[in-house]
Parts: sequence; C-alpha cells; structure tokens
Amino acid sequence: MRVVLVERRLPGEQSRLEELVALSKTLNYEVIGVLRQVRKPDPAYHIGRGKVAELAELVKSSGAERVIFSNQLTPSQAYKLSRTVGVEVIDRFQLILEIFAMRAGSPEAKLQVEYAKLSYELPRIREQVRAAMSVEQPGLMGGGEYEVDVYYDMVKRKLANLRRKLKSVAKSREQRRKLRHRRGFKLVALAGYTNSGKSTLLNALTSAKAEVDDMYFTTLMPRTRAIRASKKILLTDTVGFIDGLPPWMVEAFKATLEEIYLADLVVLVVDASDPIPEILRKFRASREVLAEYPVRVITALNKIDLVANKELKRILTVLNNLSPIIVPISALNGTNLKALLNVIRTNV
Ligand SMILES: Nc1nc2c(ncn2[C@@H]2O[C@H](COP(=O)(O)OP(=O)(O)O)[C@@H](O)[C@H]2O)c(=O)[nH]1
Ligand SMILES: [Mg+2]
Repeated sequence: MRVVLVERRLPGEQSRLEELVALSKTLNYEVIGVLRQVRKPDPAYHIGRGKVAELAELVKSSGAERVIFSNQLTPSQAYKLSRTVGVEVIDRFQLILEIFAMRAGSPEAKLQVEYAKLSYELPRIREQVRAAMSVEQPGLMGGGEYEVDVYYDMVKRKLANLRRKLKSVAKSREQRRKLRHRRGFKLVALAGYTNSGKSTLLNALTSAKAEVDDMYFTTLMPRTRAIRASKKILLTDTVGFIDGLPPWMVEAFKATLEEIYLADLVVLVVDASDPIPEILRKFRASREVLAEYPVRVITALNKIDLVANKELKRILTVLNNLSPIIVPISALNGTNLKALLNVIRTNV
C-alpha cells in the first residue's frame, strides 16, 4: 500500500517521523511522501488549512491510498481530513494496532488486539455515522441519532463479549507452555525495538525453507523457523517495542509478546548505530519489559558495520556493566553470527 506520512510539531518538539517510517515498513507500506508542519494543533483539521490543501494535492498526484499522521487525531479531525483528502486518514495508534493485529498469534493476543482496536475506534465510528446521517438529512437536527445509538450499542456489546472471552483464554496459556516443553523443541525469541534488525537476523539465522514442520508452531507462531544449525532450536520474531504506548494499548502489546512468555531464551536485539544515550535508554526500557517474563536474556548488539571500532568499544564498555552476555553482530553482513549461535546453543 502506498502511503503519505504527516507530522505536526510544536517548535523544539522532537520528530517521530523516523519511527513512523519504520512502523510503516513493518507493514510493508511504501512511503511515497512526507509532510511536516510546525504549529499548534488546529481544532478542525489538526494541521493548517493550507497544509490540508497541500496534502490533498500530494495524495492525488502520488496516488497514495492512505494518510498516516504521527500525531493522535480526534475522531472528528480524522473524519474531516479523510473527507477532504479523499482517502482514509489514520493516526500513529491505529497504525500500531494494525501491526499488533498482524503479529497476534495466540487466541488471547487476537482478542486483546481486537478489544483495543474497537475501544479506540468506538468514538470514531460514532463520529462517522453521525456525520453521514447529517449529510443525508440536512437541516434535521439530531437526525440519525437513533441509528448512531443502535450501532454504538452493538459495538459495546461486542466489547463486553470480548472481555468475557479474554477471561477464559488466559488460563490456557500455561497449558500451551507445558505442551511445548514436552515436544522437545527449544524456543528462542527475538526481542527489541522496531528497526533494530530482528527480522533481518531471523532471516540470517534460518533458511526460508526451514519452516517448522509442526502444525502446533506454525499456527500459533507464524514467524517461527528452525535455525540452520539445529532443527530442534526454533527462532521466532516478535513485535517491536514502541515508545510512548498509551495505557489502553499496553494489554494488547503484552498479549502480542506471547512468544516471549513461551520462550526458553530471549535475544534482545540492540541497534548499535543509535547514539549512546539512546542505546542506553532503549536497552533499559527493553529490560524493564522483559523483566516481567521468567526467561533468560542475552543481547545481540546489531549493525556494528555502521559504527567505528572506537565507538563500538565505548558502547560495549557501557553495556557490559548492565548485561553479562553481549554479542556484537551485523545481521546484514553476517558478521559474528557463528559466535551468536554458539551463545544461543549454550544458553537455551
Ligand atoms: N547496516 C545494517 N543495517 C541493518 C542490519 N540489520 C538490519 N539492518 C537494517 O535495519 C532496518 C530494519 O531491519 P528489520 O530487520 O526490518 O528490523 P525489525 O523492525 O527489528 O524487524 C532494515 O533496513 C535493515 O536492512 C545490520 O546489521 N547492518
Ligand atoms: Mg521486523
């Protein structure tokens, strides 16, 4: 899908566009245009009217099928924007929810993501139905209110239903873990921030043909493959860590990390090309998430092809104080992957 990204910032505010590009790529979207504006949010369109016109023009000329805002949009802003621009307009949170939906493997994860999605979309749906009704019946104040309420109630019932189902599936998690252990496979999960190189590393350590010949794993964890060196060690990709998730999204995020709960070992992939303070911040945040799981963690310091030797030494010195096992690698160039495999083998 071809998409245009938009970001509005206050003067001095940090940009999140780089992350938005990485998130879009996770969904295989093709970013064909980017618009930026520095200003306070406009109540009606979030960006200024001139910028809206520019956006509409860009969408038209580029044939973009979707617009993704880096900022959170109110339901009415999203509705007005998509009416003016002519294609669907979503925000960062909806994009992340789509990634979660793609990544959700277990029944629990699927339900959690659906629940978060519906909760977020409920006010948006209300806005759309209401606007559609008032267009059909101009001048009729409060027209369509009844239909809006019927629809709203239906979604709410669906949410209540999902809550009930969630309670019952949570129990089966422990059973799945036990079942997996009895099969004699070892499971290694790749964790880390979006764009750190998890998928690249998965591809480097496994061959595309080595799909796991076991229905249990292929249905529960679609991105799980046997590593080349050993058929009994399975490697699985997980959803990337993302900064600044709102509280209502946290359950859905955790549910999509199910593989980590099931894993015997986690390889935390860290992007060495980030500035050192950023490496440290992400490393600490990742360890905090992982601390909730009863699983051993080793660190793969990735993209070392992008840093000078001296810089690499500094990073290793800093991280060595925080993590006992760190393996510097380049997933892209295949550097030091044998060493990583050895460390994996001795730690599963
Ligand atoms: N230079 C360099 N780039 C890498 C390396 N590993 C991954 N990348 C690039 O980093 C980007 C994100 O990689 P990806 O595997 O999709 O990250 P994920 O979001 O963690 O799955 C891609 O453009 C990769 O080509 C590496 O070792 N060196
Ligand atoms: Mg990936």
